[in-house]
Amino acid sequence: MNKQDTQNRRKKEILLKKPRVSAVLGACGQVGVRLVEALQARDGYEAVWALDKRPWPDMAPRAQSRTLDVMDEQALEAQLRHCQATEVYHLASMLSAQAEAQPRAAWRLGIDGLFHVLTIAHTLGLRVFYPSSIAVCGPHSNRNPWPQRGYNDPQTIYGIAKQTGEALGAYYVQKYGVDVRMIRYPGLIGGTPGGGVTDFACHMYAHAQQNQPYTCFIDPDTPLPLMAIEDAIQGTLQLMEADATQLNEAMGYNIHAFSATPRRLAQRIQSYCPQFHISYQPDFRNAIAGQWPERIDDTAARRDWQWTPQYDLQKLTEKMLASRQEPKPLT
Ligand code: AKB
Repeated sequence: MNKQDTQNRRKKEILLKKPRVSAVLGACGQVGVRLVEALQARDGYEAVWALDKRPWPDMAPRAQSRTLDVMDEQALEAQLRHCQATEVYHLASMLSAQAEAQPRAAWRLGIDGLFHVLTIAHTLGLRVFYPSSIAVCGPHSNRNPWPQRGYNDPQTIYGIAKQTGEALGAYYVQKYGVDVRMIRYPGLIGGTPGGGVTDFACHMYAHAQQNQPYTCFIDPDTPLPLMAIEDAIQGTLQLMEADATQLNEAMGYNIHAFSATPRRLAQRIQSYCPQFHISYQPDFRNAIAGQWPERIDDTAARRDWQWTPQYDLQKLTEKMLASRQEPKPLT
């Protein structure tokens, strides 16, 4: 065992003895708010920190929070030391559609931000979660199903940054022994999305909940892999708790719940709200969606850490529409 391996082993031993404290970066986003809630439910209020450039939302459950920009490496390191973090969930990123309008800023946040997190994780001996995405899939990838290991040629700046992020994460594992775990999220439904191509699915349910018509920016027959945000959070916690010796996928795990076209989502919604009206006006986001997988092979996640989603389209639709306002009677 060389000096580097010995140091890494010591850091891991020290980490195992510390009480678990999670720091969520980009905590105010679609996944972050729900993740903070789930971590608090598991480990307690004191064991979770919500860190974001934006202030923690008033509407969200109470949390220990600080405003912090991951681009400020010194401030990030000082904050992670202050919270005595043992795990970092690095969710700060600009999503696919928004990133196309600001490619340089998206790249800096995606790659420099991750570099800061990995460097600090190496120094402090932290375990890291990094979300990758179906956006690493490209026009020449196999898309039905999208394999765990295969050729990927992403065509968006977001997808290219995620692909590079996966490689950077794997590099820190292999070169420095940092414990970095990654999942490739499909389109997530639930929470408050912002700037993604798959946001259409959230918008569709939000409009149906309020009995409003919706104009979808994706073609009605474009199939995409989708998932309840609850399943994504559950999977994230499960992967982070998994025994390291069972993990075999250095570039992040594919996970799958169900696939649906916008038309199928709308039909499912209409089976609960027959008056829900949908129209379609595909824009540039439709071309991006057309390069992403139709269905995902998640055999490795099922095998290595027993990934099992709880929500199919029907169960998700029931949940999403449970709090629907009753339509006003026509006068
Ligand atoms: C997006 O649409 O950009 C994200 C994603 C699939 O990563 N939801």
